[in-house]
Amino acid sequence: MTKGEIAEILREIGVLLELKGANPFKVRAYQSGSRALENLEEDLATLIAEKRLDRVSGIGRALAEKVETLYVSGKLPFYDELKSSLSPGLIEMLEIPGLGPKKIKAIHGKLGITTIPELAEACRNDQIATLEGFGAKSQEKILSGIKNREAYARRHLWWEAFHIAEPILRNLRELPGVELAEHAGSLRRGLETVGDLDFIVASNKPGPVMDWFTAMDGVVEVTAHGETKSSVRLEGGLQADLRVVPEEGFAFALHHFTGSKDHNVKMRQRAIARGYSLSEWGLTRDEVSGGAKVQGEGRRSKGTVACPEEIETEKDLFGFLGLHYIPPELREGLDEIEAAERGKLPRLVEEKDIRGVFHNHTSASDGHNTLREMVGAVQEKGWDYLGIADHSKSSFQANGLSEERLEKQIEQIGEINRSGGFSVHVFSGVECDILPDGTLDFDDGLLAKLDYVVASVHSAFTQSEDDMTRRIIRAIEHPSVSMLGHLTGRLLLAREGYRVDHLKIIDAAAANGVILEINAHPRRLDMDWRYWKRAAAKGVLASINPDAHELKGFDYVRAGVTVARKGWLTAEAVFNTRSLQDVGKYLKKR
Ligand code: DGT
Ligand code: CA
Ligand code: CA
Ligand code: ZN
Repeated sequence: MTKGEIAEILREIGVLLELKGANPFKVRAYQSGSRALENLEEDLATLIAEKRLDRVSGIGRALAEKVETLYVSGKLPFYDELKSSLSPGLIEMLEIPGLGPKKIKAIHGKLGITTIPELAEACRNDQIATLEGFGAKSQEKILSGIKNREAYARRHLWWEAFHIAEPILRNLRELPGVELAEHAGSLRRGLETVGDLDFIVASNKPGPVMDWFTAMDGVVEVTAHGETKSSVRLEGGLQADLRVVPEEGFAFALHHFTGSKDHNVKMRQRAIARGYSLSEWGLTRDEVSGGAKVQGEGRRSKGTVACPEEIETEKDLFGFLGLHYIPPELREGLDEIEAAERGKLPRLVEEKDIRGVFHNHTSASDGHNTLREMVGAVQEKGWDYLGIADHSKSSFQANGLSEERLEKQIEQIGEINRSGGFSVHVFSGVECDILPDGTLDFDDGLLAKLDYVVASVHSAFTQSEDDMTRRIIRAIEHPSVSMLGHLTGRLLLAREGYRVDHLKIIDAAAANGVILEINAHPRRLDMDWRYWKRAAAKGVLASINPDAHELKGFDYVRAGVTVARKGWLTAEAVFNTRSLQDVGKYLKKR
């Protein structure tokens, strides 16, 4: 088990002990032990081997033994017993915003509540508001937290859904009798969260395809098993629909079930205006009988020309309706159809356009890999440059760098670049905290020594929208700031972003030549795709930043590219599609 994982378990033990009502000194011992472990200067393996762990300040003998057990075996009986001694419902309540162990213990002690549904009921009956230490406001907050949690549980991160769908799609394509197979729905459109998976298959023998689908690995429940449609529920709660259609109807089914609903409505209206009705089955010529169109039944009778032969692909279907091909990411029913009619769709950025990445963490702060390992991985990827941006000192929970440690890293990066050992150029940067008043976490002299600065908010999330907007704009106006990190700080399906006026930030970024990040971490995808078209129109550049904390974090670039595409961005609008020379020049000028 790694140092970080062990520290997390110690922190959790502290919370569970508090929930149980243990002695506050004991609780605090685990909290400070967890922090001490995270901030360890020396290598944990060495400390254990030399039996010196209990001499680290904040870690006593008893705690050191538990850390060693976890380090060696990955298990700790004390932790398992503690967990099973508490009702699972009480532990789940910890996920509700605003409910800490103390409050949960009070609710449990005074009302005997042990599950979330009971808690929701008590809120509705006004029982929580009258408890000492609570009030109408906190009762309201708990209830809305429970509702959010339910809503979140129904959706899944795009990244996770994508990795579940890929192997299923590969298998479908290899089944005998399958002509074509694609995924559809929100997953194909690249939406940040996905409700369920939708697969479309072309085959004249649906039986065996449905049989395979409903019996494949990972299916926990079959909710429908038919000739044209089957549905299953997978481990982890994700559901999947499969539709099998004859090959000549494939383009229509794929288009329909890719959606979105709003896009489909507009497409159908367009077909109607041209005398056709469009459905998941095909395109039918409407024969209007009796001259003038009159409202009511019997005036229109369906023609027989379903699935015209010249329409084999989605491109043909769009073309038939006088439109350029619309990539799935743009099919949100905004103004993609108007743009496609006028030939005004952008040529969207692709993953292969990316030449390097900024905003990545090493083991100097809260990353898992060393600087050299990160550079090696970027070289493997074939990229030309790597920007390092470890945390700054105020982000102590993320082991932020002190001035001295950052200076040391700048030197190390200089050495790597001079050594010629890698083909990758390394930019030295920092993810600098924007403090609550909008000033930065390091002084101007140090910031000026860096190749670039990503400025991010990591504290005081509850400021008013005005204060937060002013705070971030102040950072944007700082001459050393090159990019703004994760604009809202949201964690998809877990935490709402802080309130901030996106349009004012976009204007400030444009005015100051500051790049806005598309944080490509699948849980962030921040700034949201819905704002990018407007931002790009104002000349704001995007940087697709994986926020990698380990080598496989670089793969998140793909999720970031999807966001950029949903935001109508071309390669020109994305900073890190530029050559090493051009990004270097831009950052120097800034
Ligand atoms: P999700 O699963 O909630 O993330 O979102 P989608 O877009 O995948 O929605 P889903 O799975 O319910 O249906 C897939 C597509 O099928 C949807 O994007 C558009 C099409 N569709 C489904 N129901 C309707 C409908 O009532 N009207 C229209 N026009 N299209 C529909
Ligand atoms: Ca879906
Ligand atoms: Ca569906
Ligand atoms: Zn950050």
